[in-house]
Amino acid sequence: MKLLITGFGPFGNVKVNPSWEVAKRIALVHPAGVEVCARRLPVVFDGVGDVLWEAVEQFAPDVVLMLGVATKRSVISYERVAINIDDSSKVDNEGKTYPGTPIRLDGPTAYFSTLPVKEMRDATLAAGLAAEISNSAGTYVCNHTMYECLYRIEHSGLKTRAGFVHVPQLKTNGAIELDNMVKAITIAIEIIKKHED
Ligand code: PCA
Repeated sequence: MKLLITGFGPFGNVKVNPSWEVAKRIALVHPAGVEVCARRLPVVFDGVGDVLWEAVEQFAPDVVLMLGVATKRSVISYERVAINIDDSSKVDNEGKTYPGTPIRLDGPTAYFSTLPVKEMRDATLAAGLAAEISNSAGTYVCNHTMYECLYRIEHSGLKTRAGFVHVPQLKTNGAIELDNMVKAITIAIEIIKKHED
């Protein structure tokens, strides 16, 4: 299985984005039977889709697993859905905000993740790590990236599966540590692989 795993760089108050730290570690440990390509994405509404898609075209993955940090969450969140809206008063790394603008005028209201989120959640919990299914990836750059990825896959006719996982901030009120985030994502990848085989 060829896996493109992405994380984001710093933004706002997030100086070290754990999503990129996890993606890098996954590329190093490289789970059995999985060829991994890790890419860091910029926290910008405009252009993040292009950066991601360039990696998809270069690497031709079977699966795209996108990671981002959710600073207010304390557990691993497997995102079920991406919605067609950019709505944020919080600036991105280009200083842009969006007042509630559709991501794609010709796109559907939402895309479901094409990864087995329930099984990923269950396997993570079974390993003793805190996890949940989330029904909102927000309306900032992470939701935008997940939506763009699924839109582009649909429009390119590729069979690539894709989904998004939010990880907690590092070392905040009871949040899990990097090692455990890597463990959780490794477990999620094993579940994805079982589905691909
Ligand atoms: N988290 C933000 C964008 C980049 C990141 O890591 C989000 O949840 O939208």
